[in-house]
Amino acid sequence: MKFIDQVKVYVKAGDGGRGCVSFRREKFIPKGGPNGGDGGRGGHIIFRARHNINTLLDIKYQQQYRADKGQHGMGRDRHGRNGKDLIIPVPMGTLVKNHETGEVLFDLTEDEQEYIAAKGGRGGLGNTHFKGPTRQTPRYAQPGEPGGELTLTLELKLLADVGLIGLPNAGKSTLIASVSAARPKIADYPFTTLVPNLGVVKYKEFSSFVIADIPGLIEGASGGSGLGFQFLRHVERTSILLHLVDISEMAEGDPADNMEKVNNELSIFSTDIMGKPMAIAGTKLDIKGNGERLDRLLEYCKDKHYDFFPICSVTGEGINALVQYLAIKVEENKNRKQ
Ligand SMILES: Nc1nc2c(ncn2[C@@H]2O[C@H](COP(=O)(O)OP(=O)(O)OP(=O)(O)O)[C@@H](O)[C@H]2O)c(=O)[nH]1
Ligand SMILES: [Mg+2]
Repeated sequence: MKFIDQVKVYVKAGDGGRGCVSFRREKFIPKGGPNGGDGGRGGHIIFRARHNINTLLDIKYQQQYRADKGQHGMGRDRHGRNGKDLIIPVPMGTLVKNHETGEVLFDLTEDEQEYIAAKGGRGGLGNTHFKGPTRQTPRYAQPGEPGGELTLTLELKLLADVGLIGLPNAGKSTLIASVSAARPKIADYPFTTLVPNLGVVKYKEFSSFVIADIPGLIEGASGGSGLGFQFLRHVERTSILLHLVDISEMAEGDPADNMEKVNNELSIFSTDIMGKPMAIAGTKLDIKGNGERLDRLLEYCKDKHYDFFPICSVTGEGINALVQYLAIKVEENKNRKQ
C-alpha cells in the first residue's frame, strides 16, 4: 500500500435547511395559526482516528468532501431532517492544520477520537416561532445557515516510542523484524525501506512499546540526497532514538564518522530531534571480524556518554538487554509527561 503522509483537502459542511412558512388550514378552524417547522441542521465534517489505517492515501484520491444539507422545515410543525455527518477515517497521529495559515487545529492521537473540522449550518426557524400578539400570521421564516468550509492540510506524524535511525543497510529493518511482528523488506542494498514501518514490541506480560523503522539517512539527506529526510517527522514524537551503526567487517567508513554524518543530518532537520535521548546499537555482531570497528565505536560512545549496545538481530545476541533498556526509557518518559 502506498504511504502518503501529507494531503491537502477541501471540506464543506452541509447547509442548514430553510424554516417553513405555513398555516393551519383545517375545516372548522378558520385562521389556524402558523405551523411552519424548522429546517434541519447540515451535516458536520468529522475526522475520526482509526488504529487500522496507516496512510492518508484515500484522502489523497478524494481531496474534496461535502456533507449533506439539512432538510427544509415543513408544514404542520414538522422539523426537517438533519443532514448526515460525513465521517472521514484517518490514521492515528494525524494533525489537522489550516492550509492557509499552517495553524494546527487538532491532533488526533487516540483511536476513535473525533474532530469536527467543519460545522453543519444551523437550520432556520419556521414561522411558528415568529408568532406574536401583534403578528398573528407571520409570513416569515429563517433561511438555514451555511455550513462551514475550509481548506486543510492533513499531516501524519506516526506515533511511536522508539525511532530507529542510521545509514542505509545498518540493519534497522532486520532489528524491527526480530523484536516485533512487523515484516518489512530486508536486503543487502541501500534504501530497501522506502516508507516507515511500525512494530509493536511486547515485553513482560502486558506491556509493549512501538518502534518505528524509517528509510536510511545519508550524508546530504537534508539537501535532498536519498530519501530518509522527509520521513524524519515520523520519529519526532518518539521518546528515544536508537541509532544503528554497522560494525561488521563488510561495512564501509569509520563507524564514529558514520554516526556523526547521520547526527549532522538530524540536527539540520530539527534541534528538537537532536535534543532527544539517543542510544547506540552496534549491529551485525556475528560478522564483526577482528572486532576493530566494534572497539572503535565502543570507545567513541564512552567518550560521548552514549549508552551502547552491541547486538546481532540474526542470532538474538544482545537483543534482550536492548529491549529491556528501551522499555525502561519509554516508561520513564511517559511518567515524566504525566
Ligand atoms: N550477518 C548479519 N546480517 C545482518 C544483521 N542485521 C542485518 N543484516 C543484513 O544487513 C542487510 C541490511 O539490513 P536491513 O535490515 O535491510 O538494513 P536497513 O537499515 O533497514 O537498510 P535500509 O532499509 O536500506 O535503510 C541485510 O542483508 C540483512 O540481512 C545481523 O545482525 N547479522
Ligand atoms: Mg530497512
